[in-house]
Amino acid sequence: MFDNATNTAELSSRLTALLGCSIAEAGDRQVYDALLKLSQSMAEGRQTQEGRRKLYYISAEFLIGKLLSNNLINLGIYQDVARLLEENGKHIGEIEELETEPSLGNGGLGRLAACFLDSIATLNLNGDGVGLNYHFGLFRQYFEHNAQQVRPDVWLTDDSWLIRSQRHYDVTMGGKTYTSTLYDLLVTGYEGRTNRLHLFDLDSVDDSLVTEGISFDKTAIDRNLTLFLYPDDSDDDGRKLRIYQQYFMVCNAAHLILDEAVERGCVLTDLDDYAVIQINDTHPSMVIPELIRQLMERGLSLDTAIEVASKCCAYTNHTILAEALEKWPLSYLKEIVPQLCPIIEILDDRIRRKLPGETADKVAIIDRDDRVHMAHMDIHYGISVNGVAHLHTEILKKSELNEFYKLYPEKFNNKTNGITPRRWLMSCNPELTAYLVSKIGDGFLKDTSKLEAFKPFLEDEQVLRDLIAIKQTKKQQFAAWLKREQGIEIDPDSIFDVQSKRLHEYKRQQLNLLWAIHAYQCIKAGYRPKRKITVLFGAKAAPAYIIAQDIIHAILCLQEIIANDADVSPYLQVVMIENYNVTAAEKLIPACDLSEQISLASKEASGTGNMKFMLNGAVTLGTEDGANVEIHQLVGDENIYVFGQSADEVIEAYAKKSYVSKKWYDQNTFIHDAVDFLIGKAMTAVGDEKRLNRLYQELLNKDWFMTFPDFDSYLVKREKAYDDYEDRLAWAKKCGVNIAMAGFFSSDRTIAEYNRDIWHLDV
Ligand code: 26V
Repeated sequence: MFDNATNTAELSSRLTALLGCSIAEAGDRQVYDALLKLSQSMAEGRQTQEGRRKLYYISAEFLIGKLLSNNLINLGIYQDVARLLEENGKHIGEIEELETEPSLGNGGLGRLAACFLDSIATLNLNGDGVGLNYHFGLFRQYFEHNAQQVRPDVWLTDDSWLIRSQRHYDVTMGGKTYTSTLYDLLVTGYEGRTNRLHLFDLDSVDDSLVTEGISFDKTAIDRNLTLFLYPDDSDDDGRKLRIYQQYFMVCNAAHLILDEAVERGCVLTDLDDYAVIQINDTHPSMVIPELIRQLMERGLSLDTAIEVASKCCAYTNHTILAEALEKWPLSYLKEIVPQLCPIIEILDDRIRRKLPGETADKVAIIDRDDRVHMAHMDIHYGISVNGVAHLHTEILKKSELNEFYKLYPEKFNNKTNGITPRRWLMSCNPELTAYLVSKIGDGFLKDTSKLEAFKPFLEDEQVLRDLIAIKQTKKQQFAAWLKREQGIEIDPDSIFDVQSKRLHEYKRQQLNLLWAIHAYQCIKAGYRPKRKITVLFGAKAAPAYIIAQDIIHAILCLQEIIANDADVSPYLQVVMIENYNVTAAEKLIPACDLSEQISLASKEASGTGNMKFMLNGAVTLGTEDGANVEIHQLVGDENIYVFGQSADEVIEAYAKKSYVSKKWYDQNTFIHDAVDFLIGKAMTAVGDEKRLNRLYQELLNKDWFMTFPDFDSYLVKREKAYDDYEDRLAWAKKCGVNIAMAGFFSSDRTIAEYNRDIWHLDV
């Protein structure tokens, strides 16, 4: 369907040669290995490093997910391989299962970086990713006693995609010098070029340091440096380890960038003609002083080095939550990277001298408490600052970063996020992809704006019935997967109402939980929904984030109570999916009917799950937050369910400190009853009283993310969505409009904008 005709006979002989036996005789593991090698050699074959100017996308996270299918699709041989395997009694799906997922990211930020790499290569741009080769991915989650438990996520196997390179650099930190090793992953573009993801590592890192769960000695830097993504930073040793990791990443990156530029003939004063660096959130921000330091080491004066580095770096902001904006104590930096401190002090001093005292204090790099504000350094000494959705960028300009916007209006720009249609449509939903191709041709696979051509087809009842059938297939497939993975049965004829994303109070899984409790109470009282509702959650909570653990605990308790209640279970089921990761997302998202995007308005910078659900024909139930606002504009009021306070109202309520949760609890019986349920007999019989009580107190006395004021409108809109669902054809049309309008959210569009406005690479 979407392969570009590699000849099957040739494919067969190449695979057989790699296997050393026939495909039919080989075991699945052998076939996986051979396909990996075949993809790598085909990718190498298209390698293109040309282009004078090169992008380096530096990120602490690349949540790449499994690579086999993605690479086969991008190399144009997926269908042929699948057919060939089938002819030899093998199944591509089963081969894929053998691959371990590299979970080298937490959530949206890391997955975005992975989508961007795909699009950069697809658009034939000269750009590589730079990050760290974590030995364990984000922890593996499992449930025991209705609580999240964690164990290390081992992803590195002998047949991994990593290619060990000959590149090594010396990195001095905390008074010691470490020698790095660079591993490369080949990044294939769809019908495009091959780029690289450079992951730095340290040979001395020792996996056996991990003892119980995911704990380890955080002070043994030579043995622990790249063990984990984001080690627990709730204590000083954890925070310092993060600084070690960040410096290790940027020091290597700067060496690589300068070496490669020089290899391409760069005179270092012209570095910006050869390199542009995108700083993904503040984790790589130290690259600015480090680049200055290395430029000076290579002979430039301080002034010139500052000027050169400032022309190369651009910063993306991914959150307005103050607690998530990194501020490192200067004392930590003095201990770990003393070589950067005089430079950071000079950078700060120059800003302070330029500005009147009052403004200088607000935008200083080093504050009065001697903390270094990483984002401030990026904004002063970078060429661009971008937010990740229209609303987010506006909030940055108007409030969070207003002082900076006044200083440098020309640096601020928006780049609404996107997702790669290769993974999030072609790979995860081949049924829908094939159907769309049959209707509108395959042009949309490279230019997703062409998806809009599907809209007129929605007038045809048969098309709507086909969409319903495809969704039903995906729901059945997901149900079978869930049964296999977790032993839980769900009903594909029920409505799949899904909230899957990292667990955070601002994302408000607790609001969804309160709704589910309310629904349980209604059913108990005899009010039954027309159709069974399956509420699916997928979420990991940071191990040190107590209240997030409590929310998971409460959801799991409710899941158990409902499952064991014969009055309620025919109408309502709550399921928390274990270990939600990219692989699970690829199964879950195509099966979703209603997509929950219910963050408190102003708090979710963009969201990218919202886009994935939309592209796969789910309808959004959401607040006017992040990219939901743009989804709303694209699909129109008829095809989305919007509720809740606006971002302006929320910002005002915070400014006035006017919100008192207890008042809402006292005045609204639904809220009152749902919140009380948390500490009632049913919950405490299956749960931990301390945890449940802590969550109850938190909501009653604080509810910092204002779930109560949005509760009624949420209830109304959710019920409306369920009512509308019963007109199956009308609902299918909504799904179809969402699919047709999702083209804007391709990461190809986002990357084309980054290139047009910031990177200026040759196309
Ligand atoms: C990090 C932390 C860490 C400490 C405690 C609280 C907290 C809260 C939020 C964060 C998020 C950090 C940055 C991040 O992951 N942002 C996500 O970036 C996505 C890609 O741009 C975007 O779609 C999500 O809306 C945004 O939350």
